[in-house]
Amino acid sequence: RERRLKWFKEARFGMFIHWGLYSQLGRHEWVMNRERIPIEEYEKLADTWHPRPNVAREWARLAKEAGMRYMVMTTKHHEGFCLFDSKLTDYTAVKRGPGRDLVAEYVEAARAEGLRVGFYYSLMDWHHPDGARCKFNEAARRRFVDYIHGQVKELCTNYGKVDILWYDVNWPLTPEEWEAEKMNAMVRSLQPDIIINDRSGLPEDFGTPEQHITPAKEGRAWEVCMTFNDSWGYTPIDTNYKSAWTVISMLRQVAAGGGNLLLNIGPAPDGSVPEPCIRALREVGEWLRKYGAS
Ligand code: FUL
Repeated sequence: RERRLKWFKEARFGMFIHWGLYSQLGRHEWVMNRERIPIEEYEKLADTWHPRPNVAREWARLAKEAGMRYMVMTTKHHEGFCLFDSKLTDYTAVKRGPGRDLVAEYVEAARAEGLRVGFYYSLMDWHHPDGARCKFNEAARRRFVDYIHGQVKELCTNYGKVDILWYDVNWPLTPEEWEAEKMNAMVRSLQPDIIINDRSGLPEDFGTPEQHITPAKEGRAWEVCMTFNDSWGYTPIDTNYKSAWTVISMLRQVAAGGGNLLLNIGPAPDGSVPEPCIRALREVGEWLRKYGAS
């Protein structure tokens, strides 16, 4: 474990990217749930999404300029739409509107800048028919767990080396019901050096305090994830962006406690990064080049 965590513990600063169908609505990544949008209606967003080609290159260049060492992108958020190619569903960026594998583009972009690659993957799924009833129906649980394990396997098989697996929200199942131990053993057999976060319900490699800087217990790796404004998904009305100085202060606090900062951007549907994020990240990069430890 220490060996595979070495780069991560030295990395300090990474870029989180929340991008999905919800970006088109521009009202938070939980919009489907918060506004009770029916699945049939929400699904239409899959055909109207046409991001600019290879826009991930802009993110990767920006991350590099900001002094970040890795990226983590939502391959599937709670809405259930897959930004990657999957044999297990047609609800994907390849088969619907974008007509491209957005995860493949992202991986290539990150690698081109020498950045480590992380996959965010939501276990909770509002689109899959078994996503909620799996809690009360064994046949549904079996189907759903097979679906999730199958997709995690695809992500760990089809994109070359993956550095981080970033699970999110294990509602409604327990780690036993998810068969999380088996899932993570499969992941490690396919990606021997991967590091896995704690949100499958098992502690694994690192802790993930969200929106607060709370160091983990001695010796345990940790990474704070933070929004740039107050939402993860593109929300243009929310202009409460952190300044470069706020980000730098957070970085110093996190570094002092031996952790990492995973700072989020919520790109617009076409992939453009909100201007205030670009400006602040460039300034942070300048500061780090002048005063940063490494
Ligand atoms: C949370 C999610 O519910 C948010 O939408 C976001 O993805 C954040 C990083 O994790 O638990």
